[in-house]
Amino acid sequence: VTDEARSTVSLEDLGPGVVLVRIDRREARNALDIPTRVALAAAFTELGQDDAVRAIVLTGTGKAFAAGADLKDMAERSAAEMMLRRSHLQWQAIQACPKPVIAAVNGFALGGGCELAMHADIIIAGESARFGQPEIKVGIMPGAGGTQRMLRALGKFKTMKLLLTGAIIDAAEAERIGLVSEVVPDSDLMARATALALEIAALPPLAAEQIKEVALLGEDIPLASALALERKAFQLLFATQDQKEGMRAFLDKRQPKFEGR
Ligand code: CO8
Repeated sequence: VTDEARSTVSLEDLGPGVVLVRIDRREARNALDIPTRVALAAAFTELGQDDAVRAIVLTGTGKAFAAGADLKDMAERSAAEMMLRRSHLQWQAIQACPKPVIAAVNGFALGGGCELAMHADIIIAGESARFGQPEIKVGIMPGAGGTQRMLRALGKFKTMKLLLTGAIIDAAEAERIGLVSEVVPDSDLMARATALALEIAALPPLAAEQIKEVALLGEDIPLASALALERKAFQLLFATQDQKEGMRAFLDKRQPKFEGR
């Protein structure tokens, strides 16, 4: 990770088990240039491997969550140059993060920025947030999972309308069509995302990881295989101390103490 990249992505402790990943390239509306994407990939790889981290909040700074790929840096590129970037490796690092990720969308989430938000497991939007895949307006198309993640999240007809027009929608519309989990007043955004992350972080982390893995993998395989995968993961959780603790605490009518084992 270069020094330049470090300066656009920072990590901050938000409380027990919760880390904030913040993008700050506000002068470019947090456009995702290569150093920023490398830094995001490094952050998610690091946090994914840290047992102390149980939930991650991802946000932007200023008017944008992220305004997409860096257009200044892409305008004159050739196809071969785009291939040689191997950007999918950076996106995979975020996709592969086993911890629950909450996107706190504070403003524009456009193009690669909307795709970044869709890498999260939960999306909380401030009421002034805006979403869209405007790539078609600059002669390209989504390239960081947008066609596929949006289709799976929203279904064909809402997705096609957004992708084919490049329309930008507000937070209320995004909530209505299922692109966000919850909309809150702008001033409550970080408090709400943090509270949700702390709530999840207090729950058994191995159960959270299994839920995330099975839900995401299961979406793309035949139902019978997905149900078998779910059953195996469900059974596996009976090997954890947190399962014993959780169920005993319920039966003893006391609060459980989860240790992540
Ligand atoms: N790339 C580079 N610079 C940008 C970008 C961007 N995507 N977005 C904004 N900026 C820069 C502007 O050029 C401007 O710079 P300068 O001050 O040097 O002129 C500065 O940020 C402020 O921008 P605006 O003055 O336009 O700010 P506004 O608040 O008026 O508008 C918007 C904000 C609506 C976000 C507007 O800037 C905009 O429409 N941006 C472009 C949005 C867009 O088309 N995004 C899609 C890009 S394509 C894409 O993401 C493809 C993804 C495929 C793979 C994923 C790889 C990451």
